[in-house]
Amino acid sequence: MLVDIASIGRDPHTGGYRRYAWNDADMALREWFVSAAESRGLDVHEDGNGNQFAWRGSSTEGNALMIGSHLDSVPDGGAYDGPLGVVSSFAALDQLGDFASKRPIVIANFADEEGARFGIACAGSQLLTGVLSVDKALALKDRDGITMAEALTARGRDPRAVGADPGFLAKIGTFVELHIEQGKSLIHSGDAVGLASAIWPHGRFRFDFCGEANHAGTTAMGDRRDPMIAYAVTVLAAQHLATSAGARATFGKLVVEPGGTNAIASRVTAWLDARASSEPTLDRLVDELVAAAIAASDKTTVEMTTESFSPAVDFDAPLRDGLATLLNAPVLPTGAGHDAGVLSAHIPTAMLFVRNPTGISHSPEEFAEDADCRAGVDALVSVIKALAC
Ligand code: HGY
Ligand code: MN
Ligand code: MN
Repeated sequence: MLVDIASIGRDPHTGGYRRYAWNDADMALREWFVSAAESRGLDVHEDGNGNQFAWRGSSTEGNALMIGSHLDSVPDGGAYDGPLGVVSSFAALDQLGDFASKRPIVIANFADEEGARFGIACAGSQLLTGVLSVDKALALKDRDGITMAEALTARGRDPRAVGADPGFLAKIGTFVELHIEQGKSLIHSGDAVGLASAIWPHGRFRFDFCGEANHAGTTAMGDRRDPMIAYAVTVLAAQHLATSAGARATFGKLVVEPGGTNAIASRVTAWLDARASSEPTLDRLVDELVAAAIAASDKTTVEMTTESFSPAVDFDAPLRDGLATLLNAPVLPTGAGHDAGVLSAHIPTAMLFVRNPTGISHSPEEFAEDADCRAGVDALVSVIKALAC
């Protein structure tokens, strides 16, 4: 199945995936999901937020076991972050063949997990659970100024259908998301599959540095109001503060206006992704970074806006420990965010990680060995047998 979808949304120059909410690649993957489900006799339902669900058994029964993940990607993402969980779910059902289950099983493809287009991660699951406000989501704009509402409409979806669906959540008894590991813990432990203990709190913060556009050749260095300088100091402060706090701080997205080589910038907009093992540590990191940005803004200004925040997640302990025993798998924390983290506030939720032999993720280099992917499917089969059969 990974081979079947390998060419969808792949940039020929970088080899990375550009599968963003509601773009052509995302639409092709949605069609692929529907046909993968229907060819297995599953009933597909898409909710008002664009999340797709493939049901084995009646969707009216309740207490369903949900598995799956997402199919979208970061800019130039890898082939496994997201898709591995979806294809492994179909593969697990294939491996089980014609079996009787006590509970319905539903495979999910959550919409817009990476937030690559509209800026908010896990938008589909956050809307489903009511964590993300509908008005805020619909007004989010992509780089071209297209709102989420306009993107939905352009794909024949109704923005008025966006929102929380407690009726759906009430039907789900357990969610288990399988995902490629995005670090090196399983390399060190020597295991093909692990269980998640917790997700670090994390957030996305926009810094707007403003100054004055002027001529690069004629403006004396002392006369400049160059916002790039405060931005540069802030990047170095982020590196220093995160390193000393044992946290993570990344500026990976930047817009410079007007963007001319021979013009001093009038505005630098930079997005910080920050994560830490606890919320106080994260709060302190962001506060200190804002203070550093203000201190560096001499003749310029800076404003910080929190675009999204995801609190710490501790996965359901009985479920996690039961599955760790069942699979004889190690339990590890992660700095990555997931729909499972969002769902865990509403439903007993667990995550399975599949070994990543380099630890690289959010990159075209992301990789998993076939044997480890098969071990992931075997683990999912064991989970389905234990929880639903
Ligand atoms: O950004 C994240 O943590 C995740 O991979 N969506
Ligand atoms: Mn990701
Ligand atoms: Mn993911």
